[in-house]
Order: sequence, then structure tokens, then C-alpha cells
Amino acid sequence: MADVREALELLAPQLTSRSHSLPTGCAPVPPVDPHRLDDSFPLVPQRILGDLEAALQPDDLVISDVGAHKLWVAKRFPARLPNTVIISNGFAAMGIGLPGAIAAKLAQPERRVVAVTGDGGLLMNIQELETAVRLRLKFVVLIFRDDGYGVIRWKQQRQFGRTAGVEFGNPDFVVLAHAFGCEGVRIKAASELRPALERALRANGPVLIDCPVDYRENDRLAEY
Ligand SMILES: Cc1ncc(C[n+]2csc(CCOP(=O)(O)OP(=O)(O)O)c2C)c(N)n1
Repeated sequence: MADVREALELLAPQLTSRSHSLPTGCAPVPPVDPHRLDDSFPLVPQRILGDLEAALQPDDLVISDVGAHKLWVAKRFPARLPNTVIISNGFAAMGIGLPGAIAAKLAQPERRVVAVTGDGGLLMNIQELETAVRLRLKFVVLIFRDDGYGVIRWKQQRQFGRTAGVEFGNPDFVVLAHAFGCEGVRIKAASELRPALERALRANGPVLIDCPVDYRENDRLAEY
């Protein structure tokens, strides 16, 4: 605890300037990740994001909810143009993905939009599918489904060697989508994802894609 002004005045003289090795505007180019071609099922996060990148144009919009999927988007999904990857950070409120996609389509109807979300975050605001259907908005919701609070499960396991209170049962997302009057697709093999994304991006209304994910890959998040 300290008085902010006093602390800053003491710290400021200790700052030294640092030279940046990269010119402004350039990011280091990450290595090509071989897991982007992984055919295993449930899908690894790298494969899901690789297929998403392949299905999208550089000016399409990706909006991420909060959870392990967000860490993957933040670290491994390249924003090819400014303001094309929007992430709930800071207070990091779960549940923003689906309403965020609705807001994006209302603000910029011509843009193609994909909300990337965990099953937990999606279920916090699933009622907004009614809004999307009523307003006839076209966008895709890509669910990283792991039947639990993935990032919390991962952190508990790393910190305590066990988990508690992080598993839950999901509704059948395809049936739920139909109940709201929109399309729902379940991915049953890695090869199905990219064509499903491409079809969903051409659809006439919101489409939910239920994509099972293998979060055992999360430890690789620290690799680069
Ligand atoms: C409204 C809200 N409640 C709780 C949290 C804490 N929290 C952050 S991530 C997370 C779990 C996310 O689970 P899920 O949406 O299924 O995504 P996954 O981690 O499985 O990708 C929780 C509970 C939060 N950020 N916001």
C-alpha cells in the first residue's frame, strides 16, 4: 500500500528507456504450427482456428467470448487487418460473444461475423438467439464445446492437481438452435469443420456450430 503520487514520484527516476528491435507496426512472425493440420477428434484448438482462418476473408470479423478459447484466439489467431478480432478483455465478462455478434451485425450489416465462444459463456446469453432470429441477422457462432469451464479446469489442474465444480452437462446445441428457429450443425470429424464454416457463412440466418474441442492442448499455449 502506498500513496499513488508519492510512489510514482519515487519510481519515475528509476525508469530507463528501452530500444525496440522491431520497427513500429511489425509483429514477430510466429512459427507455422503443425497442429493446425491435426485430424484428431475432438478437434485440437489449433485445428479449429486454422480452419476458421482459412474460411474467412481478412476483413471478416471475429468476436471472442471468454475462456480457454479466448486465450487461443488471442495467441494464435492472426488479425490480418485492424479491428477484425475483438476480444472481451479487462474485466473479461463471459457471455459477450453472441450479443457481440448481434451488435456487430447491427452496426455493420455488410461484414461477415463469427462469434467464437465456449459452451459456458454461450449458455449465459443463449436467449439472444431469439433476437438474432427475429432481426434476421446472419452470423456464425462457433462453439468450443468441452462440457465444462475449460480454462478454470485447466488452471485448477495446474495449480492444485485436481478440479472441482467445473464440469456441466450441455443441452443438445443442434436441437436448441432448431428450437430458436435457426440452424445448428454438429461437427463429428475434423474434416467437417471447414466446409461447415463455409456453408454457415453463406446461410440466411444465424448458425450455431457445435464443435467438440480437446483442451489437453492448453499447455502448449505457453510455447509461443
Ligand atoms: C460473467 C463471468 N463469470 C465468470 C467468469 C470467470 N471465468 C472466466 S473464464 C470461465 C470459464 C469459461 O468457460 P467456457 O465459456 O465454457 O469457455 P472455455 O474455457 O471452456 O473455452 C469463467 C467461469 C467471467 N470471466 N465472467
